[in-house]
Order: sequence, then structure tokens, then C-alpha cells
Amino acid sequence: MYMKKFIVKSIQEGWEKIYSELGENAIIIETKEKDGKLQIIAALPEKKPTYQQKFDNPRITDDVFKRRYIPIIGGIATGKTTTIAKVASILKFSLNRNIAIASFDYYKIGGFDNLKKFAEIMQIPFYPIKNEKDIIAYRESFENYEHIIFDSPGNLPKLPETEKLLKFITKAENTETILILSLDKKESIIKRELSYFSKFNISHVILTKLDELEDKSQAMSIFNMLDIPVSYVCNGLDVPGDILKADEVFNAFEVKAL
Ligand SMILES: Nc1nc2c(ncn2[C@@H]2O[C@H](COP(=O)(O)OP(=O)(O)OP(=O)(O)O)[C@@H](O)[C@H]2O)c(=O)[nH]1
Ligand SMILES: [Mg+2]
Repeated sequence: MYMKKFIVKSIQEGWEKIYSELGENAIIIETKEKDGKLQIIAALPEKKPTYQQKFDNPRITDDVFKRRYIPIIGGIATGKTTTIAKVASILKFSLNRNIAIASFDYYKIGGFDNLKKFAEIMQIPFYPIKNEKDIIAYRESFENYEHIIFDSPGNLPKLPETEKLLKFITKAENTETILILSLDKKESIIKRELSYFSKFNISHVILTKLDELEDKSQAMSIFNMLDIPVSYVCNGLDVPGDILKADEVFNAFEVKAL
């Protein structure tokens, strides 16, 4: 594995340097603040065979971020909003896409606030959505972006109007719906979430909180429960550092198990 340290002023500058020097396979190993600057250690894994060759496993995908509408759904506190910040950073800074963020999470006190603040800092347009009228009003603006990422409330089953709007968006042709599942939840809860969210036409899953598992191989048993492919795995709070491609994570388990 080839590693390199980058000293930069901002995350944006970091992503730009890393991806121009190491290419888009680079991963961030560590991000630290030092003397008012950011120190980022990035690595370039050895070129691996694609997952199809290595795994022959249809439960991993890297066929992601191809469609305009990207709703992020999942149970309460699974990491939806945090993951949106990471995904938005990948889309904007490493893939150089023109994106906006929208949020349906207005029921919770402060539901919009953190994501709105993040969007402002990252200079990403933010659209709060309370009802159908807002979606209609924003429709034309949405045409200006390659992707609109939608945040959603975790207590969706209790919000029939929002559930209806999200169902409508997830069924649209140009939509890629991502389900967030938290690895630190009990298997019975994950099964319940899978059963409820199956009606939303999910394209792929992002697993979060790998870092919370004392025994990381527990992730494998949840991975084996899924019949929807996994694209990424989040392993901490650092935005945008703590997100890994699923094949890197599950590849590592396979190697360890040998
Ligand atoms: N350890 C760890 N914590 C995480 C990760 N992702 C999110 N969290 C934490 O999990 C908690 C919930 O994260 P949010 O992003 O607010 O989750 P959410 O699904 O948007 O929550 P609701 O909107 O309330 O349903 C927060 O304390 C996050 O800091 C992760 O990968 N690892
Ligand atoms: Mg949230």
C-alpha cells in the first residue's frame, strides 16, 4: 500500500490534492488538525481485482451515484444525516458533481439545522421540504443539479404524509434510494427495518458504525442477512474520512478469515 501525507488548509483542498495526485482509488486513513492546518494521510491500495472476480458476490456494488434523485432512508439514529455529509463530500469534491441537498426532516426539533449548516460551509444548495407544495416549487431548480440528496426522518412509519412523498420519489425513474443500516443494532431490529423499508425500492445499502463493533466480524453476519447490495461502510464520525468502499471492508474480512 502506498501512503502519503498532505498538509492542507481545508478538507476541500485536501480532497482536490489527494485525488489529483493519487487518483480516485485513494482512501483517507487519518485526518488530524495540527498548528491550524489539516494533516491528512491518504493511501493508495494496490490495484485489486474487481469484486466480481474476487468475490463473485452480488451483495457488493460499486455501481452507485448514477441517478439524479438520491433519497437516504433508514431507522432512527442509524446515521443518515452523518452519512449524507460524507456522500455529499465524495460527490462534490472527489467526483466533481454538481449537487444539492434537500431534507424532509422538519418534524424533529433542529432537524434541518445541522445539515443546513454543513451545506452552507460546503457551499452546497440546501432545500428544506415540509410538504408536497415545496417539492413542486423546487422541481425546476432540481433540474439544475446532477444529484439531489434527500435526508429523511427516522420515524417515517409515524409520518404518513412524508412517507407518501418519499415513496413517490423512490418510485421515480431517475432515483437511486440508499438504505442506511447501523451495524451496532440488534439483528432483530435490522430485520424489522429491512422489512419496513423494502417498500421503497432500495438500490443499495450503506452500513454505518463499524467502529462501534468490538468484534468487527459481526458485520459479516449482518452483511449475510442482506439481499440488497452494500456500497459503502461508515466507521466513525470524521467527515468525509470515515467511509470505506464495501469491497475494501469485506475483502479485509475474507483475507483475515483465511
Ligand atoms: N460511531 C459512529 N457513530 C456514528 C456513525 N455515523 C453516525 N454516527 C452517530 O450516530 C448518531 C446518529 O447520527 P445521525 O447522522 O444523526 O443519524 P440519523 O439517522 O440522521 O438520525 P435521525 O435523523 O434522528 O433518525 C450521531 O451521534 C452520530 O454522530 C458512524 O459511522 N460511527
Ligand atoms: Mg437525521
